[in-house]
Parts: sequence; structure tokens; C-alpha cells
Amino acid sequence: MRRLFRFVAGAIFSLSAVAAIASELTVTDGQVRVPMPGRTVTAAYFTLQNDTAAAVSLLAVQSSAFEKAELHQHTHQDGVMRMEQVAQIDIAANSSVTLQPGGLHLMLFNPVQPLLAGESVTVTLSFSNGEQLSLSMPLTEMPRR
Ligand SMILES: [Cu+2]
Repeated sequence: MRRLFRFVAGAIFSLSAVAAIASELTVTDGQVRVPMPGRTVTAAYFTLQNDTAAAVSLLAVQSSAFEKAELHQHTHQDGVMRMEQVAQIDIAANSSVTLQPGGLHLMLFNPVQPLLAGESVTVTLSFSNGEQLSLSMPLTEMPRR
């Protein structure tokens, strides 16, 4: 009887460990901007939360709604706003990184379908720990300036 109890307790522990690992990398506040009329390039923003004890990197991204997706960083140089592609986005242990206008962002090129505000597109993120997250992100209008 005692042996059986130990086995059951061990099984429950394993299950909860798996559940914890699955939820340690999360993405919140995801949104994909509807491209400006006549434009074929747009950006996506979201927050990456890493609740593991190890740093992890976002290495690649793709979306079924676009031909190409890249990780980008905005930089200010001599008063001019530029952006450049980055190879990866690092998220330190137990911390978060936010992709937002004027900073890190996801650059999306050449939509392969009509994009309407209020609908959503799927974005797939691949991480250095082998984890892959497929997320549905809402399409939002560019804010007017
Ligand atoms: Cu960009």
C-alpha cells in the first residue's frame, strides 16, 4: 500500500512539473498593425515574459499572413530614427522584454491576404530553448499622428 502511494505521488509531481515548464514563457499584449494604405510593410508588438531561471532568446519569427518577418530594433543616430535587423532578442531569467513603437519590434513584409482591423493573424515565435509559440494576434489600426 505504501509503495502504491509513493508511485501515485511521483506521477502527480511529474505532471505538475511539465505544466510549469509549459507556462514559463508567455507572450502578452500582442498586436499586429494594419499596414498604411498602399504600404506592404508593417510592425507587430508584444511583451515576452520569461519566468524561467535561465536566459532565453527569441531567434526566429514567422506569420502565415506575411511572406517574411524579421526582428528589428529602432535606433537614434544623429537625430535620425533608423531601424536595423537584429539576429535575436534576449530575455534575461525572470524578466520581460517589450516590443513597442520606437524600440524593438517585429517587422512584417508583404501580406499574403487582406488585413482588416479587428481580425487576427497567427504569429509563430521560435526560442533558443527549442520552444515554439504560435499566437493569434489582433490586427489594430496605426495610431493617427
Ligand atoms: Cu523595422
